[in-house]
Amino acid sequence: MKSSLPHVTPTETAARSVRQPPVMLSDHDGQLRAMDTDGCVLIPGVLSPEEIVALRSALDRLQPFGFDSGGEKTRYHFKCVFNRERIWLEQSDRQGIIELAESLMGSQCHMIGMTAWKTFPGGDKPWLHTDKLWNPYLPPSTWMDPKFSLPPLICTAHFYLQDQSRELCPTYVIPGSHRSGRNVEPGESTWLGRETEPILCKAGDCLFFRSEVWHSGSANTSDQVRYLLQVHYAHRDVAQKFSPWPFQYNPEILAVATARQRRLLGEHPESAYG
Ligand SMILES: O=C(O)CCC(=O)C(=O)O
Repeated sequence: MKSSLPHVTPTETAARSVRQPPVMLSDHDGQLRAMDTDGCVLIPGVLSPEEIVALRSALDRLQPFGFDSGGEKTRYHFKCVFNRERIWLEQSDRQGIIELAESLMGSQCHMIGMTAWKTFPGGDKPWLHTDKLWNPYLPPSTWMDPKFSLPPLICTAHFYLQDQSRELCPTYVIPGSHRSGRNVEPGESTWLGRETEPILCKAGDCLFFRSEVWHSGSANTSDQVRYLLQVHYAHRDVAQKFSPWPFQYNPEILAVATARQRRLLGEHPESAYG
C-alpha cells in the first residue's frame, strides 16, 4: 500500500461529532469537568498542519521490530516510538495536554507507552473494550454515585493525523461509561441505552480518555491509510510497559530530553519502594 502524504489542510471536510463538543486547549478546568463526567475529552487544534505532516513522514520511516505488530495487509502498531526519533519524544509533553495528565494522575505521572499506528484500507474492525479497569469489586451503586469519583490511573491521548471520517476507522466512545465499573460483556454495544459515538474530528485534534471508558476502533472502509499517535500516561505507581525487554533507552534521546521529558521516561526522585 502506498503511503504518500496527502495534502493536509485545515479545510478538509470532516465535521466534528456534535455529540462530543470540543473543549479548548486553554480550558483546563473544562477539560477536567469533561473527564469527570464523560471520562474523555476532545481537544481541538493541538497539532499544527506542519507538525501533522512531519509526524506522518516520521510514521512512514518506522520499521517494525520487537513487540511491534501487524503488517501491510491490516495495520502496524509501532511501540515506544519516543525511543526512535526526537519528534516522537516531543509529543510526550505537549503544552496543555501534559498539564491535563499531571492534574489527573499527579505531578510524577509518566509515560507507560507511546504507540504509532498505521491502519490500511480493509484493516481493523469494531472491538468495544476498556483498556484497564480498576476496583471492579466495588458495587454498581458506588460507581453510579455522583459523589464517588475514582481518579484516573491510566489515560491515553490520541493525536489524529488526518481528519477522521466515518470511513477512516474513527475511534468510537461511550461517554460516561467509565462509571459502569466493569468491562464490556461479549455482544454489548450500548451502556445504559447510550450508544457508541464516532470521534469525527479534525487532523491535529486530541482525544484524551481514561482507561475505563468503553471505546473502540473501527473498520477502515476508505482508500487511505490512517495515521494515529497514542501517548499512554499513568500515575507514577503504574508500571511502564517499555519493550523489547531488556529495554534500553536510546542515549541520543536521553541526551536531548528535558527534565520533564526525562521524568516522563521514568526518571523519578527516590520514593517508597525505591
Ligand atoms: O483505533 C482507535 O482509534 C482505537 C484504539 C483503541 O481502541 C485502543 O488502542 O485501545
